[in-house]
Amino acid sequence: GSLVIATHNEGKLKEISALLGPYGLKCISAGSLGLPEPPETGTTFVENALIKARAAAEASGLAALADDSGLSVDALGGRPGVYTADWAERQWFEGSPGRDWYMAMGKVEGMLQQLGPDTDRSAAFHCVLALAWPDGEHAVYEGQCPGALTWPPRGEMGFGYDPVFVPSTRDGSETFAEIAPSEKHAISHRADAFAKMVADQFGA
Ligand code: ITT
Repeated sequence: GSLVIATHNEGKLKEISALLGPYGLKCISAGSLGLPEPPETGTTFVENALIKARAAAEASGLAALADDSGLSVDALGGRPGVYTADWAERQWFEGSPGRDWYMAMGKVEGMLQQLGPDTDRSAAFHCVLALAWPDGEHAVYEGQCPGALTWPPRGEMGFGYDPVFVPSTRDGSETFAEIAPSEKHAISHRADAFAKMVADQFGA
């Protein structure tokens, strides 16, 4: 069958397409269908993922998969969390010369530096995948990847906050942006949620 990938984030779209590769589904991006981006008014990853999946399923008449994700920093009480994208957007609209993720990363780092050099740098990426069908049926799957923040950013691969995140599930100090996509897919928050979805939906 066909599946609408209800994201307007290129980095996510690439990863979701790669993760779905083995399952022989025809993936259609929300952008290519011209679907609007619904306002993410939820206060949890689950709420926002469902908002996006349901809106895409209703508008397209097809099954839709959405991803709501973000970075939770322990020393910041779990922030930015569901507001991870928002922090970056705000930087962009408030006069950054380009859509520069490093501004948002700098904001996270600036807050940690204010807390002092001995601050615990533990953080975790979260991902909630939501599936929705035009008849209203839906399912959600949650994934996590524990790690720590590092500064300055390192690496060219991946997207978003990858250059400042060192996953703790590998030995070594490489960031997500320094490892191959296949290696990120072995351990990432998105892959964790994906494995649960695949087990439930495809029985694999
Ligand atoms: P859609 O809602 O259209 O899917 P978005 O970018 O607005 O796109 P979110 O609201 O879920 O998506 O925000 C997720 C934020 O977390 C965003 O700033 C991403 O760059 C970041 N993020 C999520 N997964 C990531 C990953 O694997 N690596 C790096 N950054 C990630």
